[in-house]
Amino acid sequence: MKKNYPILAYIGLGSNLQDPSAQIAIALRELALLPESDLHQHSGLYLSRPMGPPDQPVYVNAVASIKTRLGPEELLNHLQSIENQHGRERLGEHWGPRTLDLDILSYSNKKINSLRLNVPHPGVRLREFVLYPLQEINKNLIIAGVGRVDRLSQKCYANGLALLEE
Ligand code: ROI
Repeated sequence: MKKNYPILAYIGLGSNLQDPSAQIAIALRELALLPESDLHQHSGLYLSRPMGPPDQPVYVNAVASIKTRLGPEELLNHLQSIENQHGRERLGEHWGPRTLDLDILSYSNKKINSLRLNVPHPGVRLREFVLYPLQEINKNLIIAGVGRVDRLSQKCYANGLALLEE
């Protein structure tokens, strides 16, 4: 089979259950082990206030970029299996707490809308816990159809987002 040309994909990581910082640190190591992919960059870890129901623990968020030959659906399959290995339980509540969430934020400059995938991630513009970490690793990143990360983060309220010290 002809192999895809490598593309740059950005992944959002989030956790607010079962030692969130450790969940994210382990997930970053797992991203580095994805087949046909190299971990390119990752941000620091950020503490963020929950978007959605406020009566849930604070989140730890980060973003990473990978160079990958995986197609978007294949990449999604791998991310979901990492989530499952982390014992991801959805507690039923809409926008409720989660052990590990891995979202494809962008996949090269592609726009993908299928039953399983919406890329770029539709919430990017409103999420300080995505935009500020993206700005840390690539302020010039252009998210297809949304805009440039430095401009987007200027327009997004930081909402107490705090970089965690190592
Ligand atoms: N809120 C924050 N702060 N961080 C997240 O990663 C996150 N993920 C979610 C919802 C429930 C929308 N809220 C979040 O999926």
